[in-house]
Amino acid sequence: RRPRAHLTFTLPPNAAARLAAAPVEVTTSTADRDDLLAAVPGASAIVSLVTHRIDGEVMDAAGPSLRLVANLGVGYDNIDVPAATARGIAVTNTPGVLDEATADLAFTLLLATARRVVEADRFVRTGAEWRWEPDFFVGLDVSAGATLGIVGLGRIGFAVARRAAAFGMRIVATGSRASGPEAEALGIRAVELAELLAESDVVSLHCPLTSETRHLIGAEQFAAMKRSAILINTARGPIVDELALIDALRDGVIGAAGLDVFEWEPAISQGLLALPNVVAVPHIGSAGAATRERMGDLAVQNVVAVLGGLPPVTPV
Ligand code: 8YV
Repeated sequence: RRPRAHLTFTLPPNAAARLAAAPVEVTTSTADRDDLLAAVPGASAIVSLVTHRIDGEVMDAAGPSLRLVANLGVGYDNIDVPAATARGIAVTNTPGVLDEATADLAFTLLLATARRVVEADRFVRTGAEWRWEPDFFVGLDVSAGATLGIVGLGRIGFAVARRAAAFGMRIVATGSRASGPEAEALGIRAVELAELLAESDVVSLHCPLTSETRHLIGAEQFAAMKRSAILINTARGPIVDELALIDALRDGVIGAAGLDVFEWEPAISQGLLALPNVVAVPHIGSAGAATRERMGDLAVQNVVAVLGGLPPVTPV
């Protein structure tokens, strides 16, 4: 009997075709937890994504056949890795293939918030009368030496830094790679978080969600930022204390926020969306067509490898 891979979502077309051609049986359930628990018994692999929590309960429901949890995404905070390791189950993610797409979106949010594009778009759509005034929709000069602070300089952070360097931004960053030769080549200065918060016109988050980074940015950190500062989050919602963010944006403690991710995703705090200085999109950082195919392909490569008795291609 062929081993079974259970999916909690529908793969992009090319990746789905590749999996269909492999000696693997494929089943799919909805993201609903009860559906998932009912569908996994006997599965050899579970292919999951960000909003589907794969913990010891799901692994035990699958039973001893389970050899792999393959995540579609580079972040794998939805998977209980120690629980998998304790059961001898491999965990894989999709690193490297989504850096440029995610950096594109981070920079889109940066430019949109800095130049108040969405606010201005909403304004013209009201049909209100307007005329050109020197202070009309004035925002941050990104290319005139504004400082970008990258929190957690890794693959995606570097992709953002390359864009920022091309825009003539000063760049400061935290993370172990912030002081290497690659960072130096882009003119990145390694700093501690406190210095980054104090100096940056734009703070962009690119660290993974872990117990150390949960609520890394809260009321205290907003108070340490410039009153004009812009926060960009394309990483994970819970890195930011979302209620503190609402207060900070409403009270003018910081200037604006560009958000792709939310603390209680897919729910978005009502108060947040009522603020004019917020640009919000629904977790679309890696949503480029070719990027999604590459992510799907990498997840499938991991399934085919592990179920074929080979080591995983991209273990976490
Ligand atoms: C995905 C992401 O859209 O890679 C990640 O960590 O958040 C996004 O690329 C998401 O993970 C879907 O699983």
